[in-house]
Amino acid sequence: MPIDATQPYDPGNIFAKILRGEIPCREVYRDDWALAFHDINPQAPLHILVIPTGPYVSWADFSANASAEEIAGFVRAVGDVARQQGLVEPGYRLLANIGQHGHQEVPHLHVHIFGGRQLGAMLP
Ligand code: IU
Repeated sequence: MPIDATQPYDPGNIFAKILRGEIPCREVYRDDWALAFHDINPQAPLHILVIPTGPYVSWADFSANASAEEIAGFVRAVGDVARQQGLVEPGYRLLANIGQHGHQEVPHLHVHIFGGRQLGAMLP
């Protein structure tokens, strides 16, 4: 079920548990600002989720409330993960589902990285 992205941050959400190491993940990257791990239900040969280490539900929450350092660190981490996974060429897709209409299911901001095959045209 999609979530209401205006809800307060729930520290019991599954990605918060993954961040705290309470639930395992297939980690590919971690620094002060971001954690990246393989999606448990991959939709492409390479499907990685990148999450900020801070407690943000949505893009609006993150952009309004995170420090410039956190935002820069997170954005840089997304790029670093793509580079480390060898995706810069031939390319990849970034996606963030936000709230009800965006069909966001986990209430901790995450950016999907899809790659490893020719992706279709982006349609809503
Ligand atoms: P969303 O619709 O952007 O919120 O998608 C959530 C994603 O998180 C989805 O691709 C799930 O397969 C993925 N995921 C996960 O990797 N590990 C989990 O424990 C859970 C969901 I729950």
